[in-house]
This record gives sequence, structure tokens and C-alpha cells, in this order.
Amino acid sequence: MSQGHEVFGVRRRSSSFNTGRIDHIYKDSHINEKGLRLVHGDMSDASSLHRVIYQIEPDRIYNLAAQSHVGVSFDEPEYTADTVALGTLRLLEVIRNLGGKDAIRFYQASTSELFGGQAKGILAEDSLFDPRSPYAAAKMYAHTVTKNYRDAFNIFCSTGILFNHESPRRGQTFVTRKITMGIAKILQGSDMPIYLGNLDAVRDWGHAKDYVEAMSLILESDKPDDFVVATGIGHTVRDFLLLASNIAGLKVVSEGSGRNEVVINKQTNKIIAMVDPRYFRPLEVNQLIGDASKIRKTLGWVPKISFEEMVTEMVKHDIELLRK
Ligand code: G4F
Repeated sequence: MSQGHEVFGVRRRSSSFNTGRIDHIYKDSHINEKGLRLVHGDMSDASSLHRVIYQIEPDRIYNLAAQSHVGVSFDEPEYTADTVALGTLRLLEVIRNLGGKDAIRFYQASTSELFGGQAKGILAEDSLFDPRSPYAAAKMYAHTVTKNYRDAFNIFCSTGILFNHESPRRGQTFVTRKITMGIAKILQGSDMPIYLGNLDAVRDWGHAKDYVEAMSLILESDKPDDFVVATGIGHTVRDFLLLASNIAGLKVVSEGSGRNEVVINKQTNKIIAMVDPRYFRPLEVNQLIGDASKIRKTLGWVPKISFEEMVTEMVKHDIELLRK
């Protein structure tokens, strides 16, 4: 929108309001201004996708839709496959049926989860894929079929293999926001520890703002291609937790190990975080760190916001949110 585009978002029917994270940019269709508009559609309903695309006639489609929680995908594998894998195919079929290779440019949100279990060292576009969850397996299908449609039907389809990207708008069931909200609640007087799963998991966390810029560069590039988007720096979940606690002014130490590890606030001697095996995944991806050399060299993308700046923004945002 800041680039002058008219933006439409597709939303699922829900009996309760669920647009809290975009309300500040949402424009009611009665208001005749450029801004975000929302239309009803569903990745599991091809007819709705067909109707939306025929009515709007977009130049660009960013497919960010998904059941995107890796842990939940073990509990809802069929729904995950339907929305993530078949949903992508449904969108590509509409574009194919519209014909014309330049008609619509399509961006597919691929993921570092594709690298999965074999992930060793720093991962680039040609590293081995080894998906380790129903979510990652569905994303693998979506990634592959996007490339198929590019090659078979000459459609401008690109993928961004994005490593974890966070911001204050992150959903609260993902580990970063769960931690920053948990700390904000403790500062408000809550005695409830933050229950977490694998504290040793390493992720390459970047800021969502930087990654959205990468997505736009990928789609405006001269030719369709696949790009890893990452910072190249890994941190454990424990690192995130300890840094966020320090930023919030808590003096914390980690004690114990494995399932018995706890993080204690030395000022109050209370446990602020502990391991709950319920949050362990049936299969874990221990480490994901990306090599973004290709997008840096080809499209000039570099992340501008550091890990520390991102964690600070998230912590301050959630403290302020609860203070209000
Ligand atoms: O925050 P997470 O749930 O993100 P995850 O699984 O890496 O997936 C996110 O990033 C992917 C790559 O961009 C996306 F494709 C995907 O859609 C999603 O946005 O978990 C991060 C790590 C995992 O290793 C997890 O096991 O944190 C570990 N973890 C430890 N305790 C936890 C918890 N994760 C969650 N959600 N909740 C916990 O209590």
C-alpha cells in the first residue's frame, strides 16, 4: 500500500472477529480510498478462489495463506495438507486457466521447515530438503508444484524460502510472542510461569518488516526464481527467553537441565519459565540457519533490523499493550 498498490486480503469466514492485527490498515469497502480491503474466500474452496481472482483481476498474488503452526499440523494433518498443499494448487490452477504468462505474478511462501531433519550448517537454495512435519510436507508439495507450474506453463511463479520472521504482530502461540507476552504478564504481577518445549532448538529469527521487503523484491525481479531469506545468525529458544527477560529488567538465571530446566527471577526467587513436555513435537527440527547470499547478490536484499532490536521491540510492545 505504501507503494501505491491497491491491496485485497482474502479472509476465512469466522463467527467471531479475528482481524485485530490488521484493523489499523483495514478500509471498509464503503470508503473510497486506496487501502486494504478484505474479501471472503477459503483455500479449501476452489470456487471462492476462482471468484475472487476473476473479480479483482490482480497483477500480483502473494500466497501467505496456511495452517502455519508446525506443532498443530501433527494434530490437524489433513486440514494442513488441504489448505497448504492443495490450496496452493487451486490458486495456480486459476492463474493457469486465466492464461497469459505475464497476466499474474505469483509469490509462494515457502519455508525453512523444508530443510527439516537433515539441516546441517548454513542452508541455501540447493541444500537438501527433508520435511519433518505434516506442515513441512505440505509446504514441500506447494513449493514443488509452484516450480512445476513455472516450468510447464511459463507462469511467473517465485518462491521465498523464508526463515522465521517475527514482530509484535506474531501470533501468541509461536514461541517468540509467547515469551514476550508471558514476560509482560509477569511484570503485571502474574505468578504463572511461561511453559515451553525444546529450549535448545536453534532458529534464525529475522524481523517480518525486512522479510516483507524481500518478498516484494522477489516478485518484482526480472525473472521468476527461488530465494532463501534469512539473517545467517542462529539463536536458541533459551537465548531468546534470557534476552527478552533482561530487556524487561528481570534478573534471571537458568537452572537445571533437560525437562527439569527452569528460569528463575533472582529478584523474587520465582520461576518465570519452565519446560513442559506437552510442547515437545513428535519430530523436532533442531537447527535452522539460512544463507541469504543469493538474494543479497541478485536483488540487493539485506536485513536492516537486528535480533536485539527485534526482541526489544516485541518486549516493549507487549509491556505497553498490557499496561493499557
Ligand atoms: O515459534 P515456533 O512455533 O516456529 P516454527 O515451528 O519454527 O515455525 C515458524 O517458522 C517457520 C519458518 O519460517 C514457518 F514456516 C512456520 O509457519 C512458523 O511461522 O517454534 C520455534 C521453535 C521450535 O523448535 C519449537 O519446538 O521453538 C520451539 N519451541 C519451544 N517451546 C516452541 C515452544 N514453539 C512453540 N510454538 N511453543 C513453545 O512453547
